[in-house]
Amino acid sequence: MADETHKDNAAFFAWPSPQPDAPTVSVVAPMYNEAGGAASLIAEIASALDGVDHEIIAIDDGSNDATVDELAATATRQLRILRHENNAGQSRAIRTGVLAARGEIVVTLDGDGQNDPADIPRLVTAIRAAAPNTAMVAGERTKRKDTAAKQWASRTANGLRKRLLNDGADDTGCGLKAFYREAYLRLPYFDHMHRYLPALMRREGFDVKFLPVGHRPRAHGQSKYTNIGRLMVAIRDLMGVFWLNGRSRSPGGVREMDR
Ligand SMILES: Nc1nc2c(ncn2[C@@H]2O[C@H](COP(=O)(O)OP(=O)(O)O)[C@@H](O)[C@H]2O)c(=O)[nH]1
Ligand SMILES: [Mg+2]
Repeated sequence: MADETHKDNAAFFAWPSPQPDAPTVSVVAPMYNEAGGAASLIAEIASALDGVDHEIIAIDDGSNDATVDELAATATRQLRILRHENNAGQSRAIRTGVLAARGEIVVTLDGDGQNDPADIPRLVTAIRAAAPNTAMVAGERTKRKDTAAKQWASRTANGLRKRLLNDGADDTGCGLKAFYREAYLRLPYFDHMHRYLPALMRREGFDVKFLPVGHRPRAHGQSKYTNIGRLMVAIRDLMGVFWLNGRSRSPGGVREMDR
């Protein structure tokens, strides 16, 4: 029965075939003033994906440090570097990366090295093994390596979001996610949308799975967010996504008729 539903929804859940020479996986890493750790993160990603056909897209989001020079100096062949003229935020940087991506599957991770690239192959395997209507496998940090204040703020915000949006996610702030590029491109863009991907994917009728992943302390640079700043935008965004959810109607399934 489940299989039949998927067949009926084939057009809806179709991920168009990528170009013949396109890599299978595109890794997208947004970076804003991440000098000191940028080059080593790229090397770690390349080594985690050794043997997998992939590209790495780093988006320098108008940094005013040496991030872009460090990236340019790396020897990793499969690295592409995109640069925003102005700082436009993490969500916009991710969007730029996904638009540029040539792979059918996109994996995002934070550009500061707090996500462990060694988790990427597990996410890719999980999304490939999932049912066709699963558009995303999202990482969830089980052991956070952040300050107690940040962990408390994050737990509180995550709890409120989960109750209001019913998105099944315990930790949407985790930057490590694997999704089909085509599914992501169907989502509405707004600043900070990267924290609402499970809710936005479900709103489009897709299923989302979660996978525990590692987390590391920040080894270089500084966090770009403050608790109070994040709280202010979180309230606004929560209201926005709550409204979006209320304004969504589902066809239940899509069937192409034989003729
Ligand atoms: N592109 C872009 N990335 C950002 C911006 N602010 C933060 N980031 C990136 O988003 C990721 C998470 O930010 P971070 O400051 O580490 O947040 P924290 O881990 O919650 O403290 C890092 O890779 C940052 O480089 C921004 O304005 N633009
Ligand atoms: Mg961080």
